[in-house]
Parts: sequence; C-alpha cells; structure tokens
Amino acid sequence: MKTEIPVPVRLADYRPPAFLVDDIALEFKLSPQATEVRARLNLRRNGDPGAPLVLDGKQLTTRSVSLDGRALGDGDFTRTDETLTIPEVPDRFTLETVVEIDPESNKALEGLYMSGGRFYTQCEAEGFRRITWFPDRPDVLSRYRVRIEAPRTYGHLLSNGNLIEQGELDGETHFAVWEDPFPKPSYLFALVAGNLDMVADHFITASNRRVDLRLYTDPGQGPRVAYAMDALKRSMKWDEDAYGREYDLDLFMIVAVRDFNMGAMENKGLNIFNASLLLADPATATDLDYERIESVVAHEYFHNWTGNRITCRDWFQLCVKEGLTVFRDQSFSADQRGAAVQRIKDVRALRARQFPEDAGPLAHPARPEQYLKIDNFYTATVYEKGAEICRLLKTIVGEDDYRHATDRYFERFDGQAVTVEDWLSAFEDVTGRDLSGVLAWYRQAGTPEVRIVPDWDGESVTLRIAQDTAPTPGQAEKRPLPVPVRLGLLDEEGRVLPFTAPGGKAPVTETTLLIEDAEQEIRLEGVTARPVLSALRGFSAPVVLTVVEPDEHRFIRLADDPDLFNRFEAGQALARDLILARAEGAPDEAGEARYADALGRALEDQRAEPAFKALLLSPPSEQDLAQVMRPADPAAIRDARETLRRTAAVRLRPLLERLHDDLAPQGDFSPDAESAGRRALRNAALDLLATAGTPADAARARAHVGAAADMTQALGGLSALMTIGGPDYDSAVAAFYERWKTEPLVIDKWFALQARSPAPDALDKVKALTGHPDFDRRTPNRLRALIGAFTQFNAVAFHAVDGSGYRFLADEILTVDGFNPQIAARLLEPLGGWRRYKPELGALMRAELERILAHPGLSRNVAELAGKALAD
Ligand code: B3K
Ligand code: ZN
Repeated sequence: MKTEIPVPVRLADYRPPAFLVDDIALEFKLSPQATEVRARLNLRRNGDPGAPLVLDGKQLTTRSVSLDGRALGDGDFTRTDETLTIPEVPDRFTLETVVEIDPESNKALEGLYMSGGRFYTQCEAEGFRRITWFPDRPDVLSRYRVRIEAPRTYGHLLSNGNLIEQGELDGETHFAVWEDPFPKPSYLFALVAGNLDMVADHFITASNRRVDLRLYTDPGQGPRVAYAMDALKRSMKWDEDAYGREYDLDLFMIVAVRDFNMGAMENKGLNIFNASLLLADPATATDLDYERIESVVAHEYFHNWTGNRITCRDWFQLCVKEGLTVFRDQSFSADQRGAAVQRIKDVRALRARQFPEDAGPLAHPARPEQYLKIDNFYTATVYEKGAEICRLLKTIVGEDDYRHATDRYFERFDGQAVTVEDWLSAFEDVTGRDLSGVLAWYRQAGTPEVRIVPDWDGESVTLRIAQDTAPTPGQAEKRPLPVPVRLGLLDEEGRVLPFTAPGGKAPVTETTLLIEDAEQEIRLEGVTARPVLSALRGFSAPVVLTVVEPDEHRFIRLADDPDLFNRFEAGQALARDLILARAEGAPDEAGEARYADALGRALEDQRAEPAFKALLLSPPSEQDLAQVMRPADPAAIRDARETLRRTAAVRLRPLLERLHDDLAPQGDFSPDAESAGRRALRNAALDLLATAGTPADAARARAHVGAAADMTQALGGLSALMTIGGPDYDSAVAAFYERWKTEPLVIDKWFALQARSPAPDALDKVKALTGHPDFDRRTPNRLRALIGAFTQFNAVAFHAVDGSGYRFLADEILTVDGFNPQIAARLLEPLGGWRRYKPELGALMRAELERILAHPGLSRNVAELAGKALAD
C-alpha cells in the first residue's frame, strides 16, 4: 500500500507547458505481452530557460533514452513511478525513447490493451503515458507519424489520419504507416490492430470533397453497422448545415470494441466505440439502442471540431468540449427525432443523474477547480449541465448571434487549446454583452431553486420571483445566476391567453424573461382573464422551479399547454405529489383517481404523438422521487409509485388494452422515431397493465413475448412478465438465454433485466448471477449490466434494511478496484447520497463507505470519491 498523501491538481496552479512537442514519430512492434514502442519527439522550449524536461509515463519498462542521438545513462536523468526528468536540455532537441509494455495484462483498459485477441487504445484523459514517455497534457499539440508492425494475423493496422504506406516485411510480419496532418493532444492518439470486418461507404462534403467512411467490427458483426453508418452521414451533413463545419480528413473510421470503459472515444479520424453503441439490428437492439447509437455517433463525430480542432487547455476546461458537444448532439437528435420528446428525455436524464450529483457530497461546478483523478470528473455535471449552460447561453443571445458567435469561436481558436473564458469571449465580441453571469454558471455548483408567486389583479399579473442556490461542498456563498424563463399564459379553460411582456407594446403569447437577481418582480400587462402560468417552457434553464398555484392549474396544463414539455411536466408534478403523499402516509385517493382520468384524456388526444404519450404514462422515476422525499424511503416510494400506476391501470384498462391491440406492429421493422414511439407506447400500456397483473394481463404479456419480432417488444414483454412474476417469467427468462447465449450484447440485456427484478429475493438472484459462467467482471458492459443496473434500478433490494445490498456493492467495488479503478469508482455513485436516506439506511451506507476507504491498496479514483462522500 502506498502511504503518500495525494496532492490535488488545482486550476489555480495552471502553468503553460515548459516544452512543446512539434512532432512525434511512433513505432510499434506489436506483441500481446511485450510490445515495443519507439518514440522520437522533436521538442522545443516554451518559456522558462532553466526548466528541466519532465515527461509522464506509467508502467513502462524503459529500454533506452537518447537525446540528439546520444544515449543517456542513468546519471543523465531521474525517474519516479510516473515521471522521467532530464535536468539539462537544449532549447530544441530530439528525444528518442524505447519502452516495452504489456497490453495483455492491462485490465484497466487505458493505454494499449487487448480485447478478443485484438489491440485497442484508450488515451483520454491520461492513458497515453501508459504507451510512451510524453508531456501527457491537452495543451501540447503535435503532428503524429505512426508506424505499426505486427504479425500478419493482425489483419488491419489502424491509426489516426491518412494511411501513407503499408507492406510486407518477411511474409509473417506486415506494417502500416499513418500520418495525421492536424496537430493534436496525446489523448486523441489511437491505434487498433487485428482481424476485423470492414464496411465502407463515403460522404461528399459541402465543398465537394469525398470522404471515405469505414466502420470496423469484430469478425461477423459487419452487417450490424448499417444504422451507425447512416447516422454518421446524417451527422456530417447536420454539422455542415447547423454549424458550418466540414470534415477535414479524407478518411473517417470507427471501430467497435467489446471491452471499453465508457461509451465511445473521439480519437482524430479513428473513433473507438463500445460495441453496444455501434452495432444494431432489429432482432438484437432496442429502440433505445438505436437512439443512443444515433446520438453517440453524432457526439463523437461533432468532437472533430469541438474537442479535436479546438481542444481544452487543461482538464478543468473539459466542459468546453464535452458540454458543448452534448448540446450539439442533443440539438441534432431534436432535429432528427422531434424537439419536444427529445427535450423531455434529455431533461429526465439530467434530473436522474445531474441533479442528485449537484445536491450531494460530490457536487462540483461544470468547471471544477481541483481533482485527484481527472477520470472522476467525466460527470453528469460536466457533460449534461455543461450542455444546459450552452443551451441557456443560446437562449440568452438568440439564435442568430449564437451562430455568429460559434463561427467566431471556430475561426479564432482553430488549432488551439482553450478555456471557458475563450469560449465566452467569442459571444461577448459578437453581442457586445457582458456574459460574466454565464461564466458564473460554469463556476458555481448546485442547482438553483426558482420560486414564482403570481398575483393577478384583473388586468395585469405580477410575478414575484426569487432564486436561491444552497451551499455545496467548498462553496458556501452563492450568487444569483442569469436564468432565462420562457413563459406563456393559459386561461382556466386551457386557451392561450395573450399578454404584453415587460417593455413590449403588442400582445404576445410567449416571452423569455431573464431573471438575474435574488429577488425581483415582473409585471405582465393586458391579462384579461385569471391566468394559468406556463413557466420555464422547454426547461429553459437547469433549475428547480416552484410556482405557487392551485393543483387545478397543473391539470389545465396537462390537458392543454401548447408547450409539450410543460404538459409533460404538469403530469410529473401531479404524480410526484401524489406518490410522496402516499409514501409519507397521507394518501389522496381522490387525487390519484383524478390524475389517472386526466392521463386517460391525454392518451385520447389525437394531436399528440405516441412517443409523447408513452412518456406521459411513466411517473417520475424512483430515483427522482428519492431526491425529493426527505428522508428518502425507497420501499415506501416503490409501493406508492406502483399503487398510483395500478390505479391508472385499473381505471384506464379498456383504453390501455385498446392501445396495446391497435399498436401491434405491422410490416417490416423500421428504427425511425415515429415507429419507435408506437412501440414505446405499446410497451408502456402493457407495462401499466402488468401492475394490475390479472390472469388476462399475464396472458397478454405472454402473447406479446411470443409474437415479439424485435428486441424492443421482446424486452417489453419480458419486463411485464417480470412485474407479474411466477413460472411464466422464469421460463421466459430461461428461453431468452437459450435463444441469445451466443450474442454478448443481448446477454448483457438479459443480466440487466434480472437485476431490476422486484422479487423479494432479487439480491440472492443477482449474487447467484455473479457465478454464472457468462458473468465476467473484466468486461465493463457485463459489470454495468448486472451490478450497475441492480444498484441504480432496484432501489428496494439495494436499500434492503439489513444492509445486504450495500455490502454486496462494496465488495464488488473492492474486487473491481484491484484491476480497473475507473470502473470501480463509477460503481460507487449510489452510495454517495447516503445523507438523503432514512437514518438507519444512511448509517449502513456510510459504514460501507468507511470500509471501502479503509481498504489497503485502494486506488486514488475510489479513494477520492469515497473520501468526498464521507467528508462533512
Ligand atoms: N471523450 C470521451 C470520454 C473519455 C473518458 C475518459 N475517462 C468520450 C466522449 O465524451 O465523447
Ligand atoms: Zn464527448
């Protein structure tokens, strides 16, 4: 065990690199247990004349170091576990190192590693140092030339940029040389080698250049990339139209890999994807898979400009690439699939993950100020809140200025490593506005709470608006932030009610108010009837909104708000309050019935699309509810939520049965949003009926499974059978395994489904599944499927009063930490919120965190998060 006290990295300590590397030539001799890496770096001093050269490296066996052709001896440099320092070097020189690495035993899946007998890399954030000695930081941009030599059995040899040479060496060995003309940070380096299927296509850019597109998969999986290829071409076109961004190389490649720590990686010209986010066909992938593939393909592609051409100065600025790129992929998905439904899904995800993070011990600003392990900061706050900040910035400056400002940003910062301030400076230049308030959004942690009290006097309505952000760890004082509130009015019959906005002359039906003070009053004139407020339309800012109003107004919005997001929101708010009331022992049965009937009317509404109705049918998730119930009692939440769902099922039975019948699939499968919406609504109807669980419902679920021709329907049916329980479910689960046991991506779903089981012995079953021959902790997808799904989606079993769920998770974290600290740290998240739960549960969660923290040899990744979770 190392007893060093880890020193945090601080934004305030940022210094420009002492040396720049203009170009680097890498030569790989690939071999599973002993790969040789020769690196030739052309270095140039950057500032401070006396500074020594310090390079990063990790788990490298160093064979030689030479400077301008002269071999260096032990006395010429010093080495620690993670650095190599040469005290005296000229202002310009060439450094050559030869190291040996062991990809086969690399189970951390960072640097160069193996999956299925092939070689892959993952370098963001600090994986390149596991490949060679280098100033491994994003503000060192270099031109790469990469030569790969390997036995011919590794059929494809890939790296970034353009292939400039390839050939045979001796009949057994072949090689390839790649050159990437665009200077890039080391985290964007990539290499892939092995036998792969390749699917080729091309794209003609706006300026009429041909770009070859090649998608690579494990052998046999090629036919499953058709949808990803299509999504890629649509993404390329969209970025030209929406942001004026054209692709810059002649070749764009994506490789799918089974073993991968996260979703995907935007390496220049050679994206590497978790296979689950690239491969799809109707039989094996769900509509959600298709949706994610489309959005992640777009996300990684969009990084080519926001991330690669313009990168981050340091890792604190991560949201400059991630928040912006998420905003871009959300906008793309909205254009492809419909803005309202997309927005609802994005907000649901934000609330499920970012809001709890922002309200707990791990709260941090979208631009954090310090870290121990940067891996721990690829968070919902950096990504999703980062995207929300871009969105509200766009709302504040308006569509046209947003586009002018992003044009300016690309023009001014192309080829550079930038900060949040640089990003905002483009907007300040174009608009002439002071955007320090937006900067504060990046710097301040916590979710603002906005409260609106409307008061109508017969002619005008006065809105008293207050905002407040609770203190977060390390940030006791909070300032008010600029909050754009899109708003309209309805009358009590649900009709649109025009009004005159502040400073306006003519009546309007919607306006955007910019709230900037802790408290302020705004008056809307010309309001001729008692108004129903529809505020924060489209979720125009990432805040928690409370409007002081009668319940009645929510019913009116649920029925008639022209803003679909707020219709959805009204239903969620009604359901939430009813569930909380019951969970806290004060059920409102009349209210529950009324809510169910209102849902029924919304389902009959011919104007609304099926995808939207499917969302309406689902009350806030158990996780969302655990956020608002104080203290949270997961078992009471589950009971109350299921009771409300059952009430809806009973009252709406004929309607739900009809929906389920009428939406039965006809004709061939199509992954488009409309067809997916129909399948979603059909599954949602079945799922609701299953809460009633009559023999007729069971028969319906069985028939649904039996007839399912695609994975969305198959899982929808299985999930309904699981809700009902009993032998039908058991035999369906067994049959599913038999049918799909040779398809790892489907077997992941099989594990994940069972992890969510509401049965009382769910934990025992999950434990038993860890002994299943197909369970392998070293494959992150499998681990997430079973352990991740259990802790996130099985709140009742995870929060069992005897602490068995927590103990199980802690044991798993400690096991996984032994070989993959990044993934172990990710698993810790559900324990972080211990203070929000009933004291008896909180104490048990805390005890497990303490046990984890005391474990000898704990990784820095897990130590940082467990330590923070326990800190006062
Ligand atoms: N940039 C990568 C994330 C890398 C995570 C490293 N621990 C994927 C993405 O956001 O596009
Ligand atoms: Zn990204």
